[in-house]
Amino acid sequence: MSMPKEEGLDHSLAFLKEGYEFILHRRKSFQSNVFETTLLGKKAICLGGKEGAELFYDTDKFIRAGAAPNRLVKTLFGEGGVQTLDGEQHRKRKAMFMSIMTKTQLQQLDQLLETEWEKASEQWEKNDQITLYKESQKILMKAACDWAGVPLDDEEKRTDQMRCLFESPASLGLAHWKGRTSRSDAEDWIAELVEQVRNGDLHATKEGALRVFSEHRDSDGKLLPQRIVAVEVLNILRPIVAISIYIAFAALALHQFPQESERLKKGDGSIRRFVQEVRRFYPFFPATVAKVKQDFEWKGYQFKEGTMTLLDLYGNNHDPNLWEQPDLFRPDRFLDWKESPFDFIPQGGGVFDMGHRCAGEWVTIQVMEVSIDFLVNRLQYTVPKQDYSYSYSSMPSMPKSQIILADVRKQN
Ligand code: HEM
Ligand code: MYR
Repeated sequence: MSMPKEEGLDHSLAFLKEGYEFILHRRKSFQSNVFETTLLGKKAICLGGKEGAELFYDTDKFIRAGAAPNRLVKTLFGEGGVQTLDGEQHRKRKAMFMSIMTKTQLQQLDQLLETEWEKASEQWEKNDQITLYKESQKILMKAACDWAGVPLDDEEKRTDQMRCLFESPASLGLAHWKGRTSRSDAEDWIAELVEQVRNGDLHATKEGALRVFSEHRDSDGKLLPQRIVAVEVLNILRPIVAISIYIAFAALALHQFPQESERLKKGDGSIRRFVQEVRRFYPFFPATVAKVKQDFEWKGYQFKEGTMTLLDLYGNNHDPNLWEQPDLFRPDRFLDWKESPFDFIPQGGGVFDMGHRCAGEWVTIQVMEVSIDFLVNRLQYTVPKQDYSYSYSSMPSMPKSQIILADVRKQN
């Protein structure tokens, strides 16, 4: 049986134009959770729905080595990182990441973050207004470096480099090239620190990512090459700074849905459910990508070895078959959510240890909780008129104004 197929030479431009909605639009028009198209000149299969996600995370069927487009590897991921590994190598590397995600370590990050929010808000009292997206990046970068045991040499430069890594993968021209240079500069910076840790010139905290990753032994029993450690340390710093996008969207939600914000103030709404709904509702990571490991058949359709395959992350969070009125912002939907690793997948699905589900999902949830609590219960501010709109084609998306807050004061 042949798979529903989008005719035409190449649909990369439509992907850039329709962005987050590209796959969902076609799932709707084909009335199918699987279809074939052509992206970047190559045949691509798109999967969606719970069943599609379940299939995508079957490691006997899909692999990651050589799957991600070069522009993603050269900016966001880095070469040789955990995202590109399979099998035993992946399991061992992923365990290295998960080993630093302990309760005590997460609590420590919490505290570092609180301190940075406090310090920043004292500064903000002196300004008429601030841009939350930018300001939260500084907070996150300082807390992330402290947590990882990375001495921050030039705050502004390094924070900007992290931002370029996650803003540039899908952009064109100069912005994209800035992402590539940011990657090589940032890797040089961290690789140098790895050398210092290894020869004893830098005493980095025992539990922090810099030291743990520098001392980690891979499946062959050897230390990782310096460059790979740098890639993996950046896999901690960069995404923590990227939480600034969720913080901007959370602030937008507080403003757009004042009844929800009131509930959080009164303590009769749960911050956890609010965070989950922000992660479900707003666009962030559009899709994730793998490659067919070997020929197989599913529902009568042929999957050929090597075919690029995308999983519709945004689409599953907005799939009308999985969510009631998916386009309404309603945190209480999580009251009776029957937890599944395949429907609510803003940061990937499946399991953490064997699969590629985001290693930082708990960090993200916690950082968002601390930040939203600070915005709601510790600060007061006004929200001047600005362009809150966000696009479904720029990836990653964010409110155009980057969320301007005025007259920021600490609550008495
Ligand atoms: C993987 C999203 C924050 C570390 C992923 C994946 C997605 C994702 C979609 C890939 C899932 C897949 O391919 O199956 C996000 C979003 C974040 C975020 C939207 C919000 C800012 C974080 C944080 C960390 C982190 C804070 C670390 C502290 C990682 C790592 C992987 C990953 C190491 C690779 C996992 C693997 O390949 O096994 N993330 N992430 N992420 N994320 Fe995140
Ligand atoms: C991270 O830094 O890992 C966290 C999130 C970054 C999101 C950046 C999304 C960019 C869009 C990439 C297009 C992928 C299409 C397969």
